[in-house]
Amino acid sequence: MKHIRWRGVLLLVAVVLVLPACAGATGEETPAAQSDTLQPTITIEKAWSRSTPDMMAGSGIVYMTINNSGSQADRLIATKSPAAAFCELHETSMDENGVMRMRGVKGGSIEVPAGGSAELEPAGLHIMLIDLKTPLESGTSFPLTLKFEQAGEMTIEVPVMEFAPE
Ligand SMILES: [Cu+2]
Repeated sequence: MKHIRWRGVLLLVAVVLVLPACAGATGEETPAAQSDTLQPTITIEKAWSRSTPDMMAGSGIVYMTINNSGSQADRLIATKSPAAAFCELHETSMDENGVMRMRGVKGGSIEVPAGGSAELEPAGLHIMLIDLKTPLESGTSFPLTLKFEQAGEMTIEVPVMEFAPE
């Protein structure tokens, strides 16, 4: 993860240095670099939500891998779903007593580095569905809208599963 972030930062620096030079050149363009910069490409992989037992309906949890093939870092800033009253971006971590706790992510958003990815996975970052309309049943799915600072909004279908996909 560390080296991917660094590669992202270096790439970003490289693009910032190269772009003014391109703009000044006589019609000579580098289409790949330009379109890349204007349209960061976000793709979602391995999205899933854990099924909730009938007895403890209330909140759900969503995991996924967010890939950014663009040359600009992006941020997941908000999510919403008709399955829940509202959604929050959370992070699970161990406190000083060895107890797992979750809280809102620092800064309220999740960074997706340029040329890298953000992993939302058990015991780490996740999207919390607060006040589920109905319990989440394994084998069903629900739409989830992700809002990115650069890439804008996209809606994906999240499958509900009992266990993490391979
Ligand atoms: Cu949470």
